[in-house]
Amino acid sequence: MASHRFRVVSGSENEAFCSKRAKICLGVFLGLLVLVAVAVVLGILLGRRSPKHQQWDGKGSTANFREIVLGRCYTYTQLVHPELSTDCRKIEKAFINAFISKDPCSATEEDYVPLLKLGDQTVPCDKTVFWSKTKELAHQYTWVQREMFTLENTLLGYIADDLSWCGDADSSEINHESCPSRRNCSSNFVSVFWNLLSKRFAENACGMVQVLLNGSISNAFDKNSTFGRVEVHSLQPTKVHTLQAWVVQDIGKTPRDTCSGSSLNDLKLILSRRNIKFTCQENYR
Ligand code: JS2
Repeated sequence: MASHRFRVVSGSENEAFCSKRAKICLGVFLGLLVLVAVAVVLGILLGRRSPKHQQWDGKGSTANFREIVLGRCYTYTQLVHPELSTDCRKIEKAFINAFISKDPCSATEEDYVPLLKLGDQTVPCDKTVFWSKTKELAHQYTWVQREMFTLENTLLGYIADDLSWCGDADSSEINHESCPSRRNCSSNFVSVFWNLLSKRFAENACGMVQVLLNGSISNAFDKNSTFGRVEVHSLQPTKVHTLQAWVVQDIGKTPRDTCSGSSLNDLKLILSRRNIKFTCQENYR
């Protein structure tokens, strides 16, 4: 039989033993408490760090997107073109409703129909200016020639210029963290917007239209550009009789493309097949 020797422990020994146990229990309890507290803090931090939305390659929606849309709408309709009577609150709502709470890679032209209806605007004949790789110059030109219009001189082009926007299928918030780039998906809300607006801008053009092309790049006319892929093919031969191209050369730089260059010849061919006359001039800046 195992040799257990029991002996009477004095009161003080018993207390010491109990307090030792109590200390151990307290220590364990405190340890657990600290552990739980750390876990909670970590959880909050991790929860706060983990993106509420899927991570996309493109930059997130422009900060204060809603306010910028509303502000630009009032500026345009009260100061730039006061003859336009537009309800900017409706424009803001229609713009947000076009993409909010939707999969940011599921954009269709239908999403923008209400907004395009509200932003419908007629550009007078002979006043339409397209551009390709010459955005700044085109805007300087229409800043001087105030009767001329690039797409960004129309209400919706003016409101959306240089902005980024997207949402998320399972959130009613604007995603300011990241938005799909064209690499992520071509049916993202920004690309679909500009393709649709560019198409409508070209479809509504009439008379003689102009395009500013960049002579300091090899392919001044690029078939895959928005101008080459969307606008050239959306011009209505029944309304547009001539397209005047300006190939802008940087003074002191050797021209990389000219009116007699191959890319301009491609443009001439596309237009002649569409019974639209083509004229071209070099211009120096
Ligand atoms: C403006 C944006 C943005 O004729 C012009 C305009 O009417 C425009 O809509 O499309 C043409 C320019 O596009 P293109 O020929 O592809 O030239 P690019 O210099 O490569 O400019 C690309 C811009 C395409 C449309 N677009 N337009 N403001 O903020 C804006 N964002 C995009 N994507």
